[in-house]
Amino acid sequence: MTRNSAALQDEPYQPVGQGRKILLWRKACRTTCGMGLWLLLSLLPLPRAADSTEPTSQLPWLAEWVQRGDFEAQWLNTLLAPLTPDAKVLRLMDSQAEAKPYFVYRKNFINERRIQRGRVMMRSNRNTLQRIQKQFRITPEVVVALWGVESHYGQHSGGLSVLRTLYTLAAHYPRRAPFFQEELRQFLLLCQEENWDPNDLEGSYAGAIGQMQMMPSTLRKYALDFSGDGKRDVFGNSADVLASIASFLSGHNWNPDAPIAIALNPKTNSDLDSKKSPSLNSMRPWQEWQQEGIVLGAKDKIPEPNEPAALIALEEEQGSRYYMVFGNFKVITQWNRSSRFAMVVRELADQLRKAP
Ligand SMILES: [Ca+2]
Repeated sequence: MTRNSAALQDEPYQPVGQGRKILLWRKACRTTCGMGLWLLLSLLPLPRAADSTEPTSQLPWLAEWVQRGDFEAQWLNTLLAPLTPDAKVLRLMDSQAEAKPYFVYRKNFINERRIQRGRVMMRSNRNTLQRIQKQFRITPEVVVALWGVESHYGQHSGGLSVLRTLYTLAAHYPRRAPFFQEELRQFLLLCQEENWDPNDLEGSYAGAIGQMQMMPSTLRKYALDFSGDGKRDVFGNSADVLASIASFLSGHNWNPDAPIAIALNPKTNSDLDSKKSPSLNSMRPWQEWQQEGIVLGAKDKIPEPNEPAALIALEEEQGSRYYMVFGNFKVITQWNRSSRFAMVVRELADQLRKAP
């Protein structure tokens, strides 16, 4: 991984904190207390004045990490003081909210190029995928589909400095600052544990890293060494990447015997719009839906009666398409909370399973 070299627009820092307060106080004294006192104050050394512009003095949450013993203040300051906020990251973060309809979103992922490359990846990683299936009970096409959707099978892992991105969001994105402060902390802990240079790692505009684009806290918890070299190489080793994906799914109670989602035929089902679930948190046992008259297509894998299920709709060009989605669908939304994301993973997995 190389350091991000893209020309990015910087915004100047507006330091607010102890250092600025001391300067203002000195300025006030100069005008109100007279020259004598001003001279006296000028001769007194400012308490740790040199440190007052350092990040650990300006940002209480950084100071807390030092107090807790997570990091040395000097290490943090050397790392963070030269950083300027990345305006591009903040811009991308805000444009993310503009949701595209599913039929537009799908085109980015379900296309010939991604399907063909996925099939090549299924073949070239066959042994690893078999070992993964044995250990985690996750089918190869689901693991490879997540890899494909996240980074086009490791080809695009984002080109932004993870350190600068997370620091920008932790310090300059108030809407989700506590979340990104914790992700920055997890990232720095990871760097220390894995012996990574924080300045050398690249990721997405949200700070997701590696070929599976996990946030640092998730990566720290679920990433695995599956190649046996003792390193969790989520940047360059496909065995580690694939096993880390399976480790996440398995850790979120993936059910190898259950379907992910099944499309509902509007000819054999009525009033689907009025039956939609308020959210994936309100899943109910499949048998309840069955008792209410929901019919699945005959070709599909049949869920167990107590399998958690919800009814959702996604936008197609001709209107809504309805699906029963199951526990595994919800597991994928714990990776990325968008239902559209979970559905493209499922669609790509379907395409990869049908490999010629
Ligand atoms: Ca490894």
